[in-house]
Amino acid sequence: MLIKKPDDVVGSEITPREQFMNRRSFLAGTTVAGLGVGAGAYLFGRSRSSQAESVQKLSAPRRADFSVDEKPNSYKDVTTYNNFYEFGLGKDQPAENAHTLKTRPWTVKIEGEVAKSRTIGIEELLKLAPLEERVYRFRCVEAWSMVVPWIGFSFSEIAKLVQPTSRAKYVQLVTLKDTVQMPGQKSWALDWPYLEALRMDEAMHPLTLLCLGLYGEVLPNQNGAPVRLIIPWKYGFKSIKSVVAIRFTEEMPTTTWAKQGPSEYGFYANVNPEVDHPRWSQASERRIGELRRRKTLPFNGYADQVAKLYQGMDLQRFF
Ligand SMILES: Nc1nc2c(c(=O)[nH]1)N[C@H]1C(S)=C(S)[C@@H](COP(=O)(O)O)O[C@H]1N2
Ligand SMILES: [Mo]
Repeated sequence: MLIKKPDDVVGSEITPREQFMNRRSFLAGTTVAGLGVGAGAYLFGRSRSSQAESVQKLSAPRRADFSVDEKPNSYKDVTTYNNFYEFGLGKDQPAENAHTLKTRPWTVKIEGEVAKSRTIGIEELLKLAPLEERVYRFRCVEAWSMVVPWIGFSFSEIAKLVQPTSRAKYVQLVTLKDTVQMPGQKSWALDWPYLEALRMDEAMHPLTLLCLGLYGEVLPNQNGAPVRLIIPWKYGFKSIKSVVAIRFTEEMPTTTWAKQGPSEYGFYANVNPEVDHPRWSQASERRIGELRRRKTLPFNGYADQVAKLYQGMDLQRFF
């Protein structure tokens, strides 16, 4: 029998970042890549291959002025080609493994530089503001993209709830840390929990979406259930999944990818075809499901709405 080693997988199936992570993990001596095929099964237990589970519907009217006209990727693309390192490095692993995540009950702690810190349950969060469907372009730093009908409301609704003080300059978001529910956290070289952050004006921009669903349903686990962020003009890694805490801060917070590789992943991470990643070009992208590459657009096509946030900034330096 021929067992597919990482080396045998066709180059195009593995992204440069995934390769890099595998190599790091291998060097660290602890991991899935190092231990071979059996290790994935050991780490994640039995994966769920049947699709029998019932999904909770979540309907919302489409917000046309915030939606692109491009054809959305299929539900299958959106829910089986994922990055969620808490469940493995491969694109198909989150869909296989994320069933161990328990999304009820779920609370989000909102704290820091706010007048009214509080913890909000997911059921209340779902009713905090009218839900909207927004069809956004989504561009990963690995130079692939999708179009997704997300559901949620502007993140600024959170600020209305807790009233940030005048000292609040940034917002940091934190993913769940739980090595039982998220077995990938037992392994490889990212610092857990996954952290992301935005400048206050970025967080308050109406396009910044507190996302609770997609395609008329609550978020599937592999897409960051039960609540995540979507910032459509930034690389996908800013769009943090399975959020348990939101902190308003005075100082610029650290973020997982900036810690992991400060020369490769900046704090801003605005989609910019003119600033290449040190190891690959950002000038073009592959839309999942298409063969011909597309040119990448400044701010992922959202320049009219967001370029003004960065006026006067050197975008080569603040990448
Ligand atoms: N907690 C957490 N959030 C995360 C990630 C992750 O590994 N862990 N991956 C990021 C990256 S690199 C991308 S491209 C998007 C992928 O979102 P999707 O799988 O819903 O398309 O999630 C982002 N949010
Ligand atoms: Mo990404």
